Amino acid sequence: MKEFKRYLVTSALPYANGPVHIGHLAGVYIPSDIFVRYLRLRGRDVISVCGSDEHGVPITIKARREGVSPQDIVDKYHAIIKSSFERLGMSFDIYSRTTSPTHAVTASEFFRTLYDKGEFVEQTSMQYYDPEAKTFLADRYITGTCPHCQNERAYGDQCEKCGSTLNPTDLINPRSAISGSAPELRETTHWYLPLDKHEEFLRRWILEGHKEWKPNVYGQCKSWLDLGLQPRAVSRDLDWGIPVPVEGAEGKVLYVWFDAPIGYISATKDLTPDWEKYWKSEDTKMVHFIGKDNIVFHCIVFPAMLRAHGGYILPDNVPANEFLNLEGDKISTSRNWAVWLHEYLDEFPGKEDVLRYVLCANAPESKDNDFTWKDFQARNNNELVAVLGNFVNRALVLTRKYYDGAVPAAGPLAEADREMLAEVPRIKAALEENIENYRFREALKEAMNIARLGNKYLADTEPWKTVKSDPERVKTILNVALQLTASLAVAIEPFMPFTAAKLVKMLGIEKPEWDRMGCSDLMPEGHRIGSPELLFEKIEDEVIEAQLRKLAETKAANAAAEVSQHAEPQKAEVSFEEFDKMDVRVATVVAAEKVAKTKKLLRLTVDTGIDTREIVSGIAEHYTPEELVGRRVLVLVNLAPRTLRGIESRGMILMAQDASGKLSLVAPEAPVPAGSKIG
Ligand code: B3M
Ligand code: ZN
Repeated sequence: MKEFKRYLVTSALPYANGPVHIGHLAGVYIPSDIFVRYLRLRGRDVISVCGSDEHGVPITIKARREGVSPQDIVDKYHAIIKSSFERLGMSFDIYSRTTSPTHAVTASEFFRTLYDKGEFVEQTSMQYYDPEAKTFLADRYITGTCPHCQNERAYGDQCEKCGSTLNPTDLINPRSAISGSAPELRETTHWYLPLDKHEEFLRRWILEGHKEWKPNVYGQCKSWLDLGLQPRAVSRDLDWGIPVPVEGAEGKVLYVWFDAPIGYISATKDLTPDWEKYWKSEDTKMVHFIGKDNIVFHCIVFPAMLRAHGGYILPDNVPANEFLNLEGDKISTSRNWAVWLHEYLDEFPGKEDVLRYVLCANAPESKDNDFTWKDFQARNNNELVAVLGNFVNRALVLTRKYYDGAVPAAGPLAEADREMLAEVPRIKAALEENIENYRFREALKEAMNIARLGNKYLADTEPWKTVKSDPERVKTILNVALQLTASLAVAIEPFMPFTAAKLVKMLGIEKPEWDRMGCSDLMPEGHRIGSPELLFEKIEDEVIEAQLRKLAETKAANAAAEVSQHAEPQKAEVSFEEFDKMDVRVATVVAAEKVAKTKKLLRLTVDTGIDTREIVSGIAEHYTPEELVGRRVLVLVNLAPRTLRGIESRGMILMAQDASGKLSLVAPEAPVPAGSKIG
């Protein structure tokens, strides 16, 4: 296995058109932070770069929708994302942004180098143009039906449902995302990166050279290569992005997926003047942390760009994760179906590590996985509180109780002590093996095994009982337990940095070196520990129920929005005179009962302010009689009477009916009296 002198770790640049959610964290940022924190603990030379991806069409769509500039959008979300990452302990060495001056120069020069080397193919092609918005449409501005999976909301560059990369002309029934109108094809010139020219190289480099890549990544690359690579446009007709640095290219910008990965380079330039030793030396191991929808751009497109430019290294690994779902449904920014990081941090202060823990334990490392609030609560209560917190608390509280917080001297070790101590070097080796192979879920289990085995060791040796009969024995037991807590503080640091810091403070020691994990002198005899505090607290049912209610409200709002998108077309016009014939009054329901042998009908007695009358209404499947008595309703009082099931019905209760057929009562917001006229 090649030894590298340094590491360059990149994390996918989140689009600055919305906050970060748990799917981003589980897919990209928590694995990346675990890896980088571990490398630092091992004393490796590592830099971790990230930043906001501030170009691209979703940002311009959002800006247009909110009536602000794209810069306003990216300024807002860059700040939210950056601050929420910091609060969660994401330890990037730099969190930059692609509207930075350094990036404008770097991306522009990168393009110009390829242009001058003749690495691009210039092509005039037919592109979709929106005649209403008077602009060419970038891929994301075009939606339509995916030819592969019939998803009606596929985009011009990618179908998020089946993961296929698309060209806009592949879409069935294309629509403009700006005006909704059918776009027309018009001639425009763009520069294309001939990926086909790099296909043989990429095939050798990936399929032969990186068989160790995760199967989900290797498999996607193989399927793209087997399909045969096509030239990809690297410029767009847009006014938001890095202008194409070529004469006569006014109104054209770099395609966001050409400019964004170069953001890793510009961020490194802003981080260190030594940036080239990270990007241009074969002694550097470059690792890209991304989600599965970014695999083609990080394994095929960006490597081809770097190769075409020359002088750059290529990634040693791209350990992309799959997707995290939420309560069984795909996380979606547009449907607000997400747990937003900044909201979580506000609602769960002090529980940053609980989220880091759960999202690592549940990470979609090889297949999509699901986040549920019940599981979040269970892992907190049954693993963090009951295993990790419980072990540390017992070790420290007993030390305070029996020895006033001083580490007791260990006597001769019994078999149980030796076995327990011998576990830690094994766990350390397993941690290293798993983390260095991007298996973070497995690694986390190994770290937690120190606490799990520690609890068993205390349960088996029962110091709280032995203390009377054999106090010398208890000194050894607690000395061993305290060594374990010190090793634990190191082992959990990559995963739960806040808890590790709290534990080190409670132990009153400097954080031990990684390689000292498992030593039996981490807590020297006589050393005084600090005062124990609970590392975690139980999460009660009502906290989880509140989160589930919040999601239920989102679901209801989405359903309503869904329905309103299909409102029935308006009826034929009526004159004011025709409308004025209607006499609608406020009325009060004074009695209500089901009409026998019917499912839908209720017999209502209403006070119309004019009289008290009976009305038969088909709302039994939407309201119970009890719900209606005393309610104010609107009644069309001069509707010709009809006899329904032998009951003379004189009038109609007015209801709101949505496209799903749901009926809701309509009533004035103020307590106006029965008989009040509606006009
Ligand atoms: N902005 C993230 C996404 O596709 C994208 C990553 C760019 S990394 C260079 O959600
Ligand atoms: Zn599809």
